[in-house]
This record gives sequence, C-alpha cells and structure tokens, in this order.
Amino acid sequence: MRAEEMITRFSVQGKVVSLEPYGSGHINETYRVVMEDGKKYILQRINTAIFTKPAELMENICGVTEYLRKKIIARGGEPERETLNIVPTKEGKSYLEAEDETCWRVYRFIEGATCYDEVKTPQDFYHSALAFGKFQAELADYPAHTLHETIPDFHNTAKRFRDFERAVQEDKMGLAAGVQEEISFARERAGETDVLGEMLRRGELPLRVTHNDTKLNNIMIDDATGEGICVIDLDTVMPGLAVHDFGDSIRFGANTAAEDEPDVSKVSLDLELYEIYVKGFTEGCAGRLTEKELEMLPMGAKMMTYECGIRFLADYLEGDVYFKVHRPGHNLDRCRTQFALIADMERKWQEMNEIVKKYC
Ligand code: ADP
Ligand code: GN1
Ligand code: MG
Repeated sequence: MRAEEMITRFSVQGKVVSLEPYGSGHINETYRVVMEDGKKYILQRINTAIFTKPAELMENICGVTEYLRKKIIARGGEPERETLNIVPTKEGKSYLEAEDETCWRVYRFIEGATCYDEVKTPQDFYHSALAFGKFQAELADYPAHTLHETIPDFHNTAKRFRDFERAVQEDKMGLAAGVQEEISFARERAGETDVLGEMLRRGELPLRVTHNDTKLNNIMIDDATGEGICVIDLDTVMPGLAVHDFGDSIRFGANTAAEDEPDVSKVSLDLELYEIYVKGFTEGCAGRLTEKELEMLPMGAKMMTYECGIRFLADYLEGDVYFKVHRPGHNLDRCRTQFALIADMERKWQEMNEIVKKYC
C-alpha cells in the first residue's frame, strides 16, 4: 500500500504494526499509524489539488507551531500535546514530495484526546470556544506578513458567490434544474455577501491571524480534563477575520443536526450552545475583540454558514470535485442543512444579537 511505503521515509523507527484511514476531514487523506516501538503517528497525504503550494503551506505550519511551542513552554504547558509536532522526513524536510508528485506529512499522534464530530456536552463546546479564542490571542503578535495565503480568497464570500454563479451557469452535470429552490435561496441573500469584506476594506474590522476552519473536529478535547488541548488542521491559518472563526464554529457546532443530515427538519440553531460559544470565544480572545467585531459575531455565523452552503452546492453542480463525498447527493444534503440553519438564524436574529450584547 502506498501510505505504508511513505511512512518509512519519515524519521520513524522499525516496522509498521498498523496503518488505517482516520478521522472525518473533507480534504486530506489521513491515516493513523502504529509502529513496533508503540509510537503512533498521523500520516497525511496533502490534497495538492486544493493546496497547490505545499512548500508554502508547510512553511506556515512550521512557523506557527514553532511560535506556539515557545508560548506553551513559557506558560509551563505540554508542547507535545498542545500544538502539532511535525515529524521530519529522513532527509530532515517538513514534508515529502514523492516521485509521483503526491505530498505527505507526518505529525506525532496526540494521545488521550478526541476530535468530536458533534457536540456531546455543552462543556466540550465551551472548551472548544475557549481554545479557538486562545489560539487567536496567542497568535495576535505573530508576524502576519510572513504567512502565505494557502488558498487565496478563502473567506471572500462575495467571490465565493461569483464562483457559485459560474457553476450554475456552466451546469456541467446538468443538475441545476433540480436545485432551483436552493439556487434562489442563495441568490436572495447575495446582497449580504460583501458586508464583512466591505468593513474590512474600510478598516472597521481588523485583519488578524486566524484559523479559518474552526469546526469542532479541528480541535482535540482532552479525555481526562475535557479541555480543548490542541487546535489542529492548520492548513488555512492565514490573515483573516475573527468573526469568521467564531462563525464557522457556530455553523458546525451549534446546529442541532449534523452537517450532512438528510432530514432538514432536524436542523436548527441551538441558542444555548450559541451563547456558550459566545462566552467561551470572547473569554479565549481575552478582551482583544473590538466592539465592532463583537457586534458582527452573528453576521460571521450567518456568512460562514452561507459560504459553506454555496460551496457545497457549487461542488454538487460541478460533480463533487472538491469535498470528499460518501454517497450520491452528499454535497446537496450538506448544502440543504446550511440553508436550513440560515433560515433559522434569520428567525432568531434578534436573540443572537441580544446574547452577544450580554458579553460586550
Ligand atoms: P482535514 O483537513 O482532512 O480535515 P485534519 O488535519 O483535520 O484533516 O485531520 C483529520 C482528522 O485526523 C482530525 O479530525 C483528527 O481526528 C485526526 N488528527 C489530525 N491530526 C492529529 C494528531 N496530531 N493527533 C491525533 N489525531 C489527529
Ligand atoms: C473542509 O478540512 P476540513 O474537513 O476540516 C473545508 C472547510 C469547510 C469544511 C466543511 C480547506 O474542512 O473550509 O468549512 O470542510 N476546508 C477547506 O465541513 O476547504
Ligand atoms: Mg479537519
């Protein structure tokens, strides 16, 4: 098996005992590897169709994890568990570019912690909020200009909308006729897609070093203490908006249904979880969020949900070329849950804003 051959080219000892696909990420190919000395690793094939400049991507990750490691050591934490630890190749490189041009990397496996695909207890969600907020606070002084933009315009929702419209016009798979309701739903809200971008350009919202993919399964929760021990999936750490980091967590974690639930009647915004996240995130950011950022938190939640919705729908129309799918119509189900969640946010808009005011 290819992955088995790849792991031996990194600085690991002895033979492979087991190697199996792992996790539920939509982008990279991830494997959990156990070696005969008992050490465990995460081996990933980087999706180079999406991350077209792996050298720059890994430069970002090395920079950010080294920076975090120093902070963790300074506060007496455990650098082995509180940030990702890159295992170099046998040549000492941070990733491997194989002869067939596939790219691979290895992290030490973080033991005694779990990534959840759904909120099991409100406490877990609170701790994830605290950890994502703290992640941003710890990177507040990171030299942002040294970070490469791994996916240009990643959270440029207005551009995402134009890309979506192109997918509708091209209608490569002939599927557009069957999703007119969803297309209309997206178009009716097109006027909101540049609100946050405009505020950024006008200097009303600050550009910060953000994670940009803050869903619950990108955080490891310590099995013993329940704390958010490590923020993972650092592929999209780039300058961005704090409200987007807040918003993506709400989109994924404060939904009463899974991201890909086929029965949209199960979808709604859980206001209790929403409030817990507002509390944890603002605490984690340690007073750094400006008044405008706080005010725009609900908009961040709505726009991240909208953006994901149109991205899933565009991918459905393009023949599932971006997100991994596990059944026909998977991306359409994902789109529908996002749109149902937006409809519920619109119903609860006033409450969403009032909750934020409590923490201002
Ligand atoms: P993707 O970009 O595909 O989402 P991730 O980097 O998030 O890839 O990894 C996928 C899953 O692998 C995570 O959700 C988590 O369960 C697991 N994982 C990733 N890195 C580690 C690690 N260092 N230790 C333990 N588990 C990990
Ligand atoms: C992808 O890599 P993963 O599964 O954590 C995607 C995010 C989406 C998310 C939707 C690089 O995240 O932008 O919000 O799926 N990552 C990339 O679940 O496109
Ligand atoms: Mg992930």
